[in-house]
Amino acid sequence: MVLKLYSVRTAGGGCGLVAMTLVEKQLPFELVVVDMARGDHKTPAYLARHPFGQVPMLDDDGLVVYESRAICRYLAEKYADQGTPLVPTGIPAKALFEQAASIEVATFYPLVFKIAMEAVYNPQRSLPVDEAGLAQAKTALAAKLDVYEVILGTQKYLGGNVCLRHDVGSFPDHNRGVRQVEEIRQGEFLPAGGWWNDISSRPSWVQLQAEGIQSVR
Ligand SMILES: N[C@@H](CCC(=O)N[C@@H](CS)C(=O)NCC(=O)O)C(=O)O
Repeated sequence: MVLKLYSVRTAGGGCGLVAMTLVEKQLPFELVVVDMARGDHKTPAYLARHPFGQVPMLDDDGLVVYESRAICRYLAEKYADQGTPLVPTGIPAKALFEQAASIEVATFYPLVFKIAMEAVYNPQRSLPVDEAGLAQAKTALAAKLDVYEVILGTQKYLGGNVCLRHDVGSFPDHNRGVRQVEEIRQGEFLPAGGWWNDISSRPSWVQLQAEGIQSVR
């Protein structure tokens, strides 16, 4: 049975992260559009499968997986032999992979999420903006990106020299926050070595931005 992705059409956040992984792995999938304005993600039927009532959610022939990073990891491991390799093999390479994955989820993403919330989503919804929190998050993220620059000074990607899930897959989540910081740093923060340009010019990302998420048959 074809993979079913429950998602919004826009390729940002966790939905974009999973869609990018599906495209990188050249996997056919059916998009089941979740209309969040209508509350599709809070119906009893949806909550029975995803108790937090969020997108994305994957259904692989009855196996339901939620949490975008977990979905990406599942796809990367199940389809290790096709498309872009996104998880390494061997214990030392896996240790560095886990290290980079933890940096992303524990250190980087919370700041990006705060920036995206205060600079993009709250204004869009006419909600109050926490200006002090926004400024603090931008400064903190800029400092983290200085550390990325150090790491990327000796290797091409965060987990080593091969482009892995947390480079490719976490890109949609990072994009808005990083662009915000770029504004205050006049583009000077981007780590040397072309990492940002490399991941932001990947055909999977360019295609998803142009077309949104669509079923692939
Ligand atoms: N940690 C989750 C976050 C998922 C998430 O926050 N999804 C948002 C849309 S981007 C959502 O469904 N929000 C509705 C809600 O939380 O009620 C993941 O990575 O999948």
